[in-house]
Amino acid sequence: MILESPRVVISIDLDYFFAQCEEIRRPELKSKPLVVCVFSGRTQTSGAVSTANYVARKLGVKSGMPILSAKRVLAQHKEAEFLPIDHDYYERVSERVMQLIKSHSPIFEQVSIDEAFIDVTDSTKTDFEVGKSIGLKIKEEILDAEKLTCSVGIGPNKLIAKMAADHKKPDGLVVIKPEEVSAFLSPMPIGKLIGVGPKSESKFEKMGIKTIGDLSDFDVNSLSDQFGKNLGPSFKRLAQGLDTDPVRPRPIEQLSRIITLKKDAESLWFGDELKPLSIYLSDKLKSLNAKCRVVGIIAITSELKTKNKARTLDHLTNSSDEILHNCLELFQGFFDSSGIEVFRIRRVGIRVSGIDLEKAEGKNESENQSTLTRFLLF
Ligand code: DCP
Ligand code: CA
Ligand code: CA
Repeated sequence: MILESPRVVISIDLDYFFAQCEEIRRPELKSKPLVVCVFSGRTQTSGAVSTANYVARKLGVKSGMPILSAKRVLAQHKEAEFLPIDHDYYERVSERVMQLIKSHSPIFEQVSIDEAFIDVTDSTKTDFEVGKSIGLKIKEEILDAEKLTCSVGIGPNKLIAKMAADHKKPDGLVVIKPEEVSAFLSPMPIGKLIGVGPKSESKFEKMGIKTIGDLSDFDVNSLSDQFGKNLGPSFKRLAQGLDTDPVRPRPIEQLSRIITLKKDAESLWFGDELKPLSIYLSDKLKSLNAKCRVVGIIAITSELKTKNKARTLDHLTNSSDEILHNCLELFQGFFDSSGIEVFRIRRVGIRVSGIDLEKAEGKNESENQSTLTRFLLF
């Protein structure tokens, strides 16, 4: 039996994030079905739905569905809008929101572009009412500063906080105190447990496990037989609402910046335009006390095809000159090698990866990353 020390963890997830960002720029979209699309090819309908506002969701649009299907679903709604994804803009909004969340606790973990945890055990002295007031304050501040709504969950660990945030969307706030965990989880269908994907779900169903409560009562040895001696018991712990994984900064995997060129390019006349991007990435690396080993370029053609090239350096760097120099060479090689494949470039970007945080080396590596963290990663 694992004993958890008492904690107060808050999970914050922005509602229909990319689509909500588009609504801020064009408030008249709020009342219409709005679909943010990753257009991928030559035709106007190839690609997938990134996300949609709740008006479009109610009509049946879902993240990941082909744009063509979303167009069919909304065929009767001539007022529906299909906008291309603008990742750069969402990232800038996200950065500001993350700073705001971070100001409520130094124990902060960004999970994705629109989601973060903070641990407020110290400032609340484990009082969940104080935790709730911090959650409300964060919602209010994000709404005031960015006009964005979010869903907040407060619980004794990351698992419960995240499930509480998911429980009431959009614009929700759910507090689950330690003594309420079991009643909160037990009746939920097994597929709602974080970490249970469709494959495990159907396996559980065959074993007669329908709810999270069924799983938490299940014989641990039988679970080990079915899922292995690590995953089996770990499923049971999750179903009991146990999670000791700390809120901690996550290593950043990559940083990128993309711009749209004033006119489409067939040659490398836009070198100067890349300079501010290299300076931005260099400054960002320096502010994180980090260096990168891989420098890459991104080119989006006038037909909206994305092309990438990258090179691994034999050393770590955070110099803007060095990043720029490598990118220019990559772009040059790109034009030289394109040969008969004639295309014009509409958007260009720089990406750095293979990032090393200078002071974080060796720490936490030996710790076993819990299943939960892995599942929350995307
Ligand atoms: N996203 C994407 N493709 C997916 C899922 C998500 O491009 N299949 C992007 C668009 C989302 C953002 O990531 O706005 C955040 O993902 P979420 O899963 O948090 O979904 P939303 O914020 O869109 O909606 P919700 O209100 O359900 O959180
Ligand atoms: Ca979200
Ligand atoms: Ca999210």
